[in-house]
Amino acid sequence: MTKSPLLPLEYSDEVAAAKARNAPIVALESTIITHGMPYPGNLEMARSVEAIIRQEGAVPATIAVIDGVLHIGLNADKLEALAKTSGAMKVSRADIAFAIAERRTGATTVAATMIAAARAGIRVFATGGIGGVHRKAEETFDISADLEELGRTGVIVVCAGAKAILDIPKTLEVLETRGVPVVTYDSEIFPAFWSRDSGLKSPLMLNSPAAIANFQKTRDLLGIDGGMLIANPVPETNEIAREEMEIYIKRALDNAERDDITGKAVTPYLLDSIFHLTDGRSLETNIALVENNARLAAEIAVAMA
Ligand code: PSU
Ligand code: MN
Repeated sequence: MTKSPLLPLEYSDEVAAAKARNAPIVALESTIITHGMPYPGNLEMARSVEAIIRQEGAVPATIAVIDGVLHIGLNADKLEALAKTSGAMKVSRADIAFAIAERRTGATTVAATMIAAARAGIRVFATGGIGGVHRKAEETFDISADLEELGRTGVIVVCAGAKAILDIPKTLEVLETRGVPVVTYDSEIFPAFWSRDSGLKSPLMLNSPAAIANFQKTRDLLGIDGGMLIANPVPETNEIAREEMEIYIKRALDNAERDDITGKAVTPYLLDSIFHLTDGRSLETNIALVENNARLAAEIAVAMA
């Protein structure tokens, strides 16, 4: 046996077994657990998303750095501990290796989860919303590393579109520049996370997991690397209308400016602010849309297997 020069990964028993029998696996991020939702809603979401993926015939792999070890799949105890901790770093491409080197606990963003998933040979990943180009990015330069990662790492990311706390037209422009296909599932309109309608037409549309799997296969055959974004509109019964969300978003953005929030604190701050402004209703919608995305991601993973 030659020694692998790569960092060893800590697989959960369930994911190790799935890899051994080539079963479909869906990666899940952990920043959404530690920085995206308050406890105990975050744990409830993390558990139900994993259960949905299993129901659909795939295996969930929640990804996180725990005490310096990169985990691919968390057992029940580790998942619960992560959901309860307040000390985790939020790690992206820039600092995932820092968390490992310094033996810290780090929750992975979309970008860092894609890096870890690719290393583990997992090609499908479900989340809520991706990071993007922030409003006023022309002043702040605040553009999420998620967009760069989608341009370079070959993982399919299923989300509910981009949050309207972002500048959605600019986010779509950057994705196009980076060569990232943006495919809305079963709708002509690109969704805006809590709302089904961002007011923008989706660049591409497909209406079955098989068609998405076939599209990816064709990209592989052409030798096109990099990721792809699947936008899955939130179910109608759970959506909060765009006009209503806009009021809360404006207020949350004002609060962030007043409190001088910058850098990686911006997204968690806005999500928390909106959670309070909507009396927790945004959290219910958030959980419903992640569950919806987990289902679709599992179907895509199964279709690709
Ligand atoms: N959007 C959400 N919930 C989240 C995030 C985004 O609705 O938890 C997290 C994801 O992990 C995403 C990250 O990758 O925020 C983006 O952060 P930033 O904008 O700092 O790149
Ligand atoms: Mn940012």
